[in-house]
Amino acid sequence: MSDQQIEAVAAAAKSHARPEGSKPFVYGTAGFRMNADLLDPVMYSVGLLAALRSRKLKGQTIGVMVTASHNPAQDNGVKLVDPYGDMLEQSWESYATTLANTPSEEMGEAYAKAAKDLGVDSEMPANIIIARDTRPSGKKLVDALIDALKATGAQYIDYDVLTTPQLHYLTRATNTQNDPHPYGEVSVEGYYKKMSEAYKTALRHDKPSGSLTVDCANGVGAVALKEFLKYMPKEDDPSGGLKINVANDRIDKPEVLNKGCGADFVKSGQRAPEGFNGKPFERWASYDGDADRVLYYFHEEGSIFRLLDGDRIATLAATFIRELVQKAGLEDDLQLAVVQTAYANGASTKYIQDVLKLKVECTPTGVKHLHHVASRYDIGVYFEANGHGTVLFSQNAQRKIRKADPQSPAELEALTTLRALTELINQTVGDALSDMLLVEVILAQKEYSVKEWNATYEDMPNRLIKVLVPDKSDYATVSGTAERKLEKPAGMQEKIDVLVEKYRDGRCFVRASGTEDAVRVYGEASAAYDVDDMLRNVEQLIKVTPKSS
Ligand code: NG1
Ligand code: ZN
Repeated sequence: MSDQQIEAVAAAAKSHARPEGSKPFVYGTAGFRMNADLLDPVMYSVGLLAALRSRKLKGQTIGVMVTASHNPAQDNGVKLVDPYGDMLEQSWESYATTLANTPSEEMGEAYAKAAKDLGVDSEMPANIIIARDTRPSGKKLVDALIDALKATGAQYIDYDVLTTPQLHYLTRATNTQNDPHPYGEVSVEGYYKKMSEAYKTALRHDKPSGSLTVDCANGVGAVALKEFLKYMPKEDDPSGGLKINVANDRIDKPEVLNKGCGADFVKSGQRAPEGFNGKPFERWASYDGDADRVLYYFHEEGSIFRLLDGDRIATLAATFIRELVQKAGLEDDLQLAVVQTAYANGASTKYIQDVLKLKVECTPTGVKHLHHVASRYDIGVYFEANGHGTVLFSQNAQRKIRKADPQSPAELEALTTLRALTELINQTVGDALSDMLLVEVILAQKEYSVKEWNATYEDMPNRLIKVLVPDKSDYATVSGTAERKLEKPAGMQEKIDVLVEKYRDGRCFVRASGTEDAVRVYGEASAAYDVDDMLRNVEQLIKVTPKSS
């Protein structure tokens, strides 16, 4: 690394000092996420790492997204996006952590050391693109990031306010623009155009029924959805026309972000958001604060709330895509699998295995794990129960779908829809807007109402709770169990097993949260009162367990 660059990095670092006594920062499943007041020095360090990553990859563009997703308004966060739109390569996470914990007066040397350890050639160009959600703290945090980029001599484009999946799209589009099959136009408009064209093709003969209301969590999803509506067919258009109502779009009131609304509120509370006024069986959807998650729900008569979560979207998508693959005559060529985490409702897993007869894989929590496993299949459907997920089509699958020679009008129809889906579904990361359009396409093509969608299988009663513990690092899971078995605290898993055995079809597991200072306990059983009893007992067990050594 050139002395000049190291000096510039060290000099600019002085304006981004780490507050005295702040806790160590860790680059976790969701990048760095914390109270926004602590983030300025972290942002500076992330800027340095982004530049190193781009130089290491010979100037390929790296994305930086400033968001704290479903967290409250006072928090913020940052994560890096690799050139093809996936999350930062895991082996670099420890460098992110090290730089974020370096005192500002040592930043020059730490930067030089990281560059040396990572084998970065300082002569290489560095290109970064940046976006942020609607949080008021975002602007200043982006300034801290840009300070680092300027110090290292990186080129950057600040895209201002975007959803997380839009930034992932732009990263991949930028890096593939000279490829034989570019991902899409390198612009936000290109993102909307790609999705709306694909949506119109997929619904060339169908029109969704009724209307859809979208709770945007008072976040950036409202901005994106309103913009996207300009590209949608007219409401009465027989090809894809749909009335979409936008709810919870108060981005002018930052304090209401994710408050009483949004996908996380709906999923954890298993209830409709504030402002819900849906008539029985009317479709509603909720995004989270950065619009990478989506859930559907409705009220039955008598105000019974029905949630159609990530598991439901996964089963719906897998069913539909499998039918299309069969109808297109590609059944023997394309292997389809569904990837879930331990939080998936047991009934959904059983349905995929027993009724759809598809392979199910279970990975640890965090989309990077699901994404990784899904990418091993020709078509990998992955969703977390909380609504974060997508469908990946491998290069092989895309080529076969592109080149297939239909032998009948029916095969051509199925292929046309399948081709449209490869364009409609965000290939980089879960995307609330794209997943929502996928659901709309499927419901319209299959002529399903939410009632029929919900009736495909019955969820096991379940509950997810958070238990505050003195130190969550006392909790560790056995590797290879997809976080379903504890290895620490010693002896606790055995006690949980004894407890759970008492409940019919009981399943329960405990793990430390990666994003909050707590452990999570998930439980399901045949009867709702058993779930409550089981969780009460496990919670009690956690509360009385002494610290393990
Ligand atoms: P943690 O806090 O590690 O459970 C939560 C979600 C994850 C994922 C991350 C990132 C649950 C149970 N956990 O992780 O699925 O979305 O946040 O946002 O939903
Ligand atoms: Zn999110």
